[in-house]
Amino acid sequence: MQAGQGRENVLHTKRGVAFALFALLTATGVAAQAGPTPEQECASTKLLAAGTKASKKLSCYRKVVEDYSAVSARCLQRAEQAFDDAFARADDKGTCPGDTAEVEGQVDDYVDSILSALPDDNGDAAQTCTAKKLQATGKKAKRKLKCYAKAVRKGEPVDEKCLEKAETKFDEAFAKAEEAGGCTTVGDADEIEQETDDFVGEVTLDVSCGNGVIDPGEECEGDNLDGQQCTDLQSPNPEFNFNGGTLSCNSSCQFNTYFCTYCGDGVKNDGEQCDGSDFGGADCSSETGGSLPAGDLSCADNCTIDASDCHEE
Ligand SMILES: [Ca+2]
Ligand SMILES: [Ca+2]
Repeated sequence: MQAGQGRENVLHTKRGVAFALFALLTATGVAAQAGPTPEQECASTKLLAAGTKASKKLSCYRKVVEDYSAVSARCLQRAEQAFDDAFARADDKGTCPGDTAEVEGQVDDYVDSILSALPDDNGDAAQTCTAKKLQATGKKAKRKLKCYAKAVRKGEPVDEKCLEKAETKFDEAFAKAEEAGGCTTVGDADEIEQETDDFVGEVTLDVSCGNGVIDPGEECEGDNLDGQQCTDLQSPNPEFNFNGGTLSCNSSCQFNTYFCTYCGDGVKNDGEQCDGSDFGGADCSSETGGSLPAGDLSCADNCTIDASDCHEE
């Protein structure tokens, strides 16, 4: 009885604390933290669908390798159908970028590249090794896209730990497959890893670029430049940032610095005395007030005029 009563008291206290906290949070407005927007839900669902499809398809081929059979059209078709359904569901939740056919193509290209990187010949051991590698690869793609799906859903940067976990599991599975011996290819974890990361990056951008929010992997979104301007960014001249001009965002949600200016682009911009051979019409005469009118000006690396070669006529 005592113990039961004690538990009840604790429960009461817990409820009391929870209620007080709720009241406090509501009062301060913190509890009103918004859940995912329909757009975020949409993008998140699409990312999950792409990861699931890649993993399912690779799994269809894993079975081929394991059983020495032809790939099951039904298995592939099921993966396609699940993907199409998920995309339709996603677009019902809210509009988000990521065209079904385009993402589908990205998944299929990825699966093809993995299949050609992991051949399935050379006897039993090789078959087993390839099957394990295919499975590990599919799982990795799915896990990583899940990390991004979570991030997009919350509107937060991707959790690096989540990505690391996917890497570790993949590395371990590959090492284990190779340890067992007989693999047709060895030491290809990095290559497969790179293919997978490229695929994950592509899909992530495809699905979230254009949704109005700066998501993981994006530098900007439309007019939202994340508070950056040309002068905040490193120019092609390693010595300097850009010094002016107009920054914009391209259709891949990356900065477009085409209209940013810098010292070293050969054009004299605001704040520069010269750039390369562009002196903005200045010459020795104008630079020396007419006292040393002959000779040529030169332009220093920091875009200031050097008149030391000017001389008398
Ligand atoms: Ca975005
Ligand atoms: Ca310049």
